[in-house]
Amino acid sequence: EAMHPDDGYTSYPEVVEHVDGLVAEHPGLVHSQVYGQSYEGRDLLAVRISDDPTVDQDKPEVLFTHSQHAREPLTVEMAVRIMDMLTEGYGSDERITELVDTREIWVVPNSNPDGTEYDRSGDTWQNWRKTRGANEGSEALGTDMNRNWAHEWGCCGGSSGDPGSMTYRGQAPESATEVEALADFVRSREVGGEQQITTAIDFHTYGELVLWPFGYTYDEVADGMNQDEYDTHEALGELMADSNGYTPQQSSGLYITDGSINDWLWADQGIVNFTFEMYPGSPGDGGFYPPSDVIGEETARNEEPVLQLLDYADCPYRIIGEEE
Ligand code: 0X9
Ligand code: ZN
Repeated sequence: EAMHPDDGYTSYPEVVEHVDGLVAEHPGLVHSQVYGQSYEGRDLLAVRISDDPTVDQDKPEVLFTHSQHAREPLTVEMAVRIMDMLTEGYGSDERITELVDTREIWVVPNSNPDGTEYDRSGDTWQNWRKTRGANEGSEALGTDMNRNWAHEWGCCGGSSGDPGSMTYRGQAPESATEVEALADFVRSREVGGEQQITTAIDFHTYGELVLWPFGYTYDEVADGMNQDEYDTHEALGELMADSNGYTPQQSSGLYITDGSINDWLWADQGIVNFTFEMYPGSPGDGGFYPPSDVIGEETARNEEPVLQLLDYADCPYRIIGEEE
């Protein structure tokens, strides 16, 4: 039965166990750090993969974030795939070895573990999107993490002020425990006044899209985004979409969102970044809960785009022939 929680998907305790296993097996490649606690007290994990992962090196950093939305479990599988690809390929695959040696790669395999564990509880998937934090003056739980980021928060009709809504933006920017912790983690990667993270992907489902900022406006060029910067996002987005067969577009082309991670990572932190909406392309193929036997194929599909993004992390602007 399609709607029964599928054991083929990785629970939060299983993610933690998988990460611990990778650290034990590859201590010279993988290090895991707790960047905070969820509302319900779960450890929030960021995994660093590099050639000396317990220390900060002066190398371009890349961030992969997963599962802001609980009901998008395929994105957690994507995190597992990235970590497995890099650790298995190191020392045998020349391209992967070179990228791991010259980058610091951060994987946040599940940024919303409370949501995931609630979504998996019971006899059917719970169709749960948000966090599980209490909201003052309401019985409704949770904030939509991808409406709670601190750039143009609540500006433009791309979120809701109603705690009962799927797209509730929260009481204030970063009011969700899990958003504040992840934003603090990103800010902590500013070393010597410079943000070390240069490129990022935030994984979602579904729609088979590669999206780039801004989401709050239909304009390509806006306050904080000049034409070269837009063109860089577009060119890198199109390159990656050529590899996975997704449709590339500015995120507002889908619909207007305000307070998304994309807009904040770019406008506040200067990180060239994308949202990937993974499989399926249309609701007929399982929507948020495709059968777990698609995991292999649909995560493999994004290996090439991930490697392309890692490659351009030294200077994303070189894709348009600029050095910025
Ligand atoms: O609405 C969202 O947050 C994302 N779609 S989902 O079905 N996974 O909920 C799309 C976000 C795209 N917009 C921006 N990243 N700005
Ligand atoms: Zn989503």
